[in-house]
Amino acid sequence: MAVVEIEIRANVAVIQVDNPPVNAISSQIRSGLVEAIEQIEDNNAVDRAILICRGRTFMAGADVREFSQQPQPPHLPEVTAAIEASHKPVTAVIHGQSLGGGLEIALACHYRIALAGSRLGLPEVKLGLLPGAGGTQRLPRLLGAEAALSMIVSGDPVSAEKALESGLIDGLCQLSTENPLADLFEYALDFAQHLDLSETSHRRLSLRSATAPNAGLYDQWRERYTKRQRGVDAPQACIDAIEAATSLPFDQGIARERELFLSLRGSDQSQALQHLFFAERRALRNTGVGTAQARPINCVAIIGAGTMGTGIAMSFANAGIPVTLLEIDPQALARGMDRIASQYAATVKRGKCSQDEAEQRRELIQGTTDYAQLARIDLVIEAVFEKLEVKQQVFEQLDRHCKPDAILATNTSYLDINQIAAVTSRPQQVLGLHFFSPANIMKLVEVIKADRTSDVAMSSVLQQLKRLGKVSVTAGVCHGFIGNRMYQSYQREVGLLMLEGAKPSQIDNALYQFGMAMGPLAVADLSGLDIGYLMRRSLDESKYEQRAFLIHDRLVESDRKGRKSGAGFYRYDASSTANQDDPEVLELIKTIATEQGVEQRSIDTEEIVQRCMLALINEAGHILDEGIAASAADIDLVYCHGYGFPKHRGGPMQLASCWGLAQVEKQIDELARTQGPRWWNASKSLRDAAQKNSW
Ligand code: 3H9
Repeated sequence: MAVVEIEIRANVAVIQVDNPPVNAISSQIRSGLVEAIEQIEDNNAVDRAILICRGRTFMAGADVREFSQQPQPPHLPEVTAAIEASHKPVTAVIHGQSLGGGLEIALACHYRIALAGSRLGLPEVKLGLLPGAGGTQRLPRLLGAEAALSMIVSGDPVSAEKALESGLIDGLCQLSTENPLADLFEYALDFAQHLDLSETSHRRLSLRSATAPNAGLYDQWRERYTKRQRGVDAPQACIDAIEAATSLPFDQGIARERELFLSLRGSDQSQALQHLFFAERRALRNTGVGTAQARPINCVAIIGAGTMGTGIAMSFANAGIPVTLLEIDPQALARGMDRIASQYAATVKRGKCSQDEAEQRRELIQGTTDYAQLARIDLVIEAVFEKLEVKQQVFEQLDRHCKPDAILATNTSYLDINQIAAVTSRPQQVLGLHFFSPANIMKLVEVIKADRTSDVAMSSVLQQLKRLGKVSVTAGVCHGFIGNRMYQSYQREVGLLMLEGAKPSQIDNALYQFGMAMGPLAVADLSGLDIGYLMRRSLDESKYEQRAFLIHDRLVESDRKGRKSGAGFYRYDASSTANQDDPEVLELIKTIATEQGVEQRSIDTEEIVQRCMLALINEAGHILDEGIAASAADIDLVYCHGYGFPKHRGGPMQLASCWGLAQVEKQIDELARTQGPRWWNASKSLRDAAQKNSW
């Protein structure tokens, strides 16, 4: 079948689109739709049309892969204009998802109906774009400025049920039989047959006027998104375009939308967000586990009812999977169960789920203090104290009590998983699952394949994590895996920059302005300086730059462990404001710099950002050299989903591409010359990437 076909059913033209997997609107579909409308206009036997898609969904938007190519006419705005101009009413028949350009096509149709359970949205903003085929002009004319702002600027889809309530669609086909698509088709034919043809021209949204909202509404949204998405252009451009809809005639509004769309399409931000969109999908496909068959995981157990263990338990319960939470100390178990209950209560309070849903999820988590209860569990995740001997003891117990084919995972941030696997009789079923805190919220999981982990174990766990909606990145064994190993290089530069003269607040502000969710020293205070301190005590001194962590260590030794002890790099008491330098810490830094013979100087924001980013990029290159990460895109996923790296910059590796890989190589060589080669020898991966101008 061609990607667009017409079938005539009595007086109704059925336009069918077929472009698997998601009916992305390619240039062929665009020209196919324009031709279809022309044919219908010329065909005296038909007086109305329905537009329907084959496969699992209605059109999920413009084909994003075409954005990097020379645009081919007809452009999507021309397609939507042609559909709307049709003298014979066209009804969009939606199932699955109607997203982006797909919803814009539906908005250009004269009527819209949908199958119950489908979703409609304009998610372009999440790709650094705005709806560029009339969506910003037609939606405010249909629903008003406020509702349009809410859908377009957030990019979040709405359910068909909500769409019916708001007037976005005109009919809802309930799911009643085994074959909902056949029902939808019959419903659509019937809907079309009952239209009043004299209404067609009134249904053209471009002919409606959009009411200007209350004064100040647009500015409120601008301010909200300046705070919520610092430095991100697309939400602001969406607001500008919607404002044009309520202040300009349709044609001028469309011209403004086009101008704004084109300014975003080729931007670094949009490329970065598109890069992440495809990286997430590639990470699911290229897991390096070949064709290994995943085994079903129907029940899991978590060992350790601390913050991490309870968060992981909730991640599974939220996906409907029963969890046994084991903690040997009954009081600690009770505290963990209380924490879970209060987290669910907070979720209900925030409106994220209903009381009943929260209750059902909570009931899926059962506590125990007895290892014998784990005999039938398919996957066990240990989340106890980060100490090798402690974890090894837990694994000995698990090996004894769990069924032979159970998969045993450790939630470690740094430790050698091979040494943990070695205490069991089933090293092929042992792997690492590095969740990020809070585990029920953070999407990233590093899945670590130890030397003897089987592909079946990896594949089973990866499939399970997909069910949980996690972004999984596979990694090999090394100290800190991908994320924490790179983070140590980042913190090293932060420590050295302080010794050289940058103040803590200056470093935090520079990186926050760059887009990081928090400055590195505020993060260190939040997670507790004693954690890194203890970790370094167990690390061979040749493995890190001791000088860079002297300030951290001295703070811990003087009982400044971060927020939890009321002071770390900053003070946390009633008299102090956020990120305000503490004279005591500035004095300590000076003293250590003198002891180390480091001459302090004035350091600017650009140098801070560059050194910290180059440290991440260079370490990432070594991680690629050693095969710890499978691709540069995987590293970007780790940073954007686990470390607060700004998504609109696409991750450290995408940033390097944006800065120019040859330029980055040159800067790293220069740092090797000025700072010494120990940490600045350029990776082979970077050298190769600079040669071919891509990772
Ligand atoms: C737009 O419309 C601009 C217009 O306003 C203006 C123009 C002038 N293009 O996610 P999945 C691929 S911008 C190309 O695994 P799911 C995807 O890469 C667009 N390819 O499935 C994957 O390929 P592979 C606005 C696309 O069921 C395969 O389809 N629209 C596109 O979990 C399956 O995808 C959006 O932003 C695309 N637009 O989720 C919607 N979409 O198999 C983006 C998907 O090779 N898409 N692919 O890895 C989505 O949110 C999800 O894909 C969707 C399905 C919910 C549709």
